[in-house]
Amino acid sequence: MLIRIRKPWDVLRESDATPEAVFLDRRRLMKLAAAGSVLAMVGCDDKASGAAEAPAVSDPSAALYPAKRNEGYTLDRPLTDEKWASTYNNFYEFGSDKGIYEAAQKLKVRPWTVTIDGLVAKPLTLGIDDLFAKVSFEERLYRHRCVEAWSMAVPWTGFPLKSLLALAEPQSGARYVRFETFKDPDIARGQRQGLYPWPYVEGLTMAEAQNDLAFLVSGVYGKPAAAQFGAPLRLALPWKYGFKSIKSIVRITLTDERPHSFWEALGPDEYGFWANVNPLVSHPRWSQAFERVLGTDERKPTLLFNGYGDMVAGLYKGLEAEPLYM
Ligand SMILES: Nc1nc2c(c(=O)[nH]1)N[C@H]1C(S)=C(S)[C@@H](COP(=O)(O)O)O[C@H]1N2
Ligand SMILES: [Mo]
Repeated sequence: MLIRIRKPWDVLRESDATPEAVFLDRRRLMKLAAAGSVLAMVGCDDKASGAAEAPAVSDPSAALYPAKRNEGYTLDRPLTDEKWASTYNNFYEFGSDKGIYEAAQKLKVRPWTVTIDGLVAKPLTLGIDDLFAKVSFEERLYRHRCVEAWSMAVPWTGFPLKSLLALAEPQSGARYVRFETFKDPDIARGQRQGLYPWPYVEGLTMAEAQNDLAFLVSGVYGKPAAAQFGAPLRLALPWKYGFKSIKSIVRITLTDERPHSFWEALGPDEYGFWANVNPLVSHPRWSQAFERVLGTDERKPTLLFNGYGDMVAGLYKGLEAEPLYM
């Protein structure tokens, strides 16, 4: 049974996300913490943290949270309780079942470097905290629809993918962006499974990557993301099936060749490059018409582009002959 231990920050959090009033309160708390008055109290609670919790205080980026919410992104449903979102995960590096959150704590998220290379004028290799210092954090409430027909709604913190790409100055020949996850079988037991094409790779077209909706995530629920969410840097692409939202990114490469993704390599008849959400196009083994809402008994009808068509449908004009929905 999961026992939830109350943390000092729970007192300050009314809901699972971060409304403006709470944002101000927590800023004040961080100031107090910096002055030393509550640091000891907050710090001593670290050990008591359940495995499902983010290491909110010891993380060097903790003071960047919570970020101001971008009100442009609204939901049609309640947020998923953190307890569910942080204990029901897909992260095959740590195993193929949903209960990998404990195994994922082995992931060491500092030091962590991210390289941006390929067809860019300014290739970059940055420590994750230096990278965070170059971008501007915001919170967005996004839906997430897994290809396995379950969904959640979470408050991600991060920054637009295009703002990071801009730092590297993409060259005109760049047509795709390739993302790569770490590879370390010593800590990631799933990577000892040789049948999988490690490391996990994903890809987008440049146009998709430049879309406002394409978001790089560093945190969730108003604090640095716990390892199982794909710390310290993952994608959130809410109009695509969840497997496109690659976790724990170490390398971003701009290229003129379409990347071959992990799941595409494993099952090209089931998982394609585009993977846009569409309730009318079934997976070869199940319908995509409905989704099970994580943490509830609800079954909701799935929406075209997961409900984000007004922002992204235009990306696919002229590509109708492509398998856009697998
Ligand atoms: N590196 C990596 N990224 C990954 C995965 C994975 O196994 N490895 N699983 C994907 C799938 S299928 C989904 S649904 C989401 C799950 O994100 P969540 O665990 O935060 O809900 O992560 C995606 N990103
Ligand atoms: Mo998924």
